[in-house]
Amino acid sequence: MLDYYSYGELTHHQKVQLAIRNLLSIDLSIRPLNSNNRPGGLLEFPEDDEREVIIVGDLHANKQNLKAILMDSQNLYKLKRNEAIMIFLGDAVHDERVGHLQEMDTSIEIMDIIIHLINDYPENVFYLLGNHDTFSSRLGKSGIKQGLIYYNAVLQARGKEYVNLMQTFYNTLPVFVIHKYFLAVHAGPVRGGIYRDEIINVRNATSTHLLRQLTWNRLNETRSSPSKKEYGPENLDEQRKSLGCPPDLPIIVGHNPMWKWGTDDSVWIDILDSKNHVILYSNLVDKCTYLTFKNSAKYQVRHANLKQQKQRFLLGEM
Ligand SMILES: [Mn+2]
Repeated sequence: MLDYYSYGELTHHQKVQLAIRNLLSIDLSIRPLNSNNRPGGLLEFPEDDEREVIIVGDLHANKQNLKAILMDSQNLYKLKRNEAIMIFLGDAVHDERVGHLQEMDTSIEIMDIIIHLINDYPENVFYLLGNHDTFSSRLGKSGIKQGLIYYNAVLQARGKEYVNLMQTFYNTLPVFVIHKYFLAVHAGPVRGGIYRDEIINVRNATSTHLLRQLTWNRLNETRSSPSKKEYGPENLDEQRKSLGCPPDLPIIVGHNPMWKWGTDDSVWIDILDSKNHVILYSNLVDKCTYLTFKNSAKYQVRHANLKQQKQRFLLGEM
């Protein structure tokens, strides 16, 4: 681990290069190689791993919430002391608030923080690929091409080589977590379930439909015949079964907030007849929600204190 001062001397290019190296260096027992001898899409934590797990939902460029979570319950110290791991469910970029869709500076800033965290704690901080973690011009919301605007913003701020490095960073991210206490993925299960080997090889050319489902699927809200992009309670059961997991193992996802079904919070537990299923967002301005697992498959919903933000942040300029 670099001390803070030497880290501060690295260029942005060197920082993201270091993060890519760290992603490629995750212990092979946790991140098995795929059939091309590259790190696979799966992170599987060993049975005897008793570290607390901190799960952060879609941040959508809310770096205040990320800092609040790090400060809450001594979470940053727990990462430092190897007492906890932190798993991001993806989609840290792209402010989704009305009137903010075109702002990309905050996306660049939050990725700097996440890259810093990966570099400081490569064995404790893991970021799963979300559908927004892309420069694709096809990614957009309300007619605004967020992927393309993000591309142009990064290009302008950091240059073409940095854009290429960020693309490599995204291409190198894991996609799915198997832990004895839960499963986690950005969007949802694959309809019919996905097998362990298929997750490991999810970036193979023949697996794009699987990668797409894991990063784009949504809970079927209409209870009518689900489209190919939707999953229901039976798909959660199939997913646990294809991985040989207990039938009540919690499945944690982000991606698809359910505010239209009520709540002023950003966590939806067992919504729409799903069981042992959590949808988590961590992007609200006035409420900072995250999950923890400690020694049990019984998770805790936590709220980081957003009022302590005035104090100087422990990681200096992060
Ligand atoms: Mn998403």
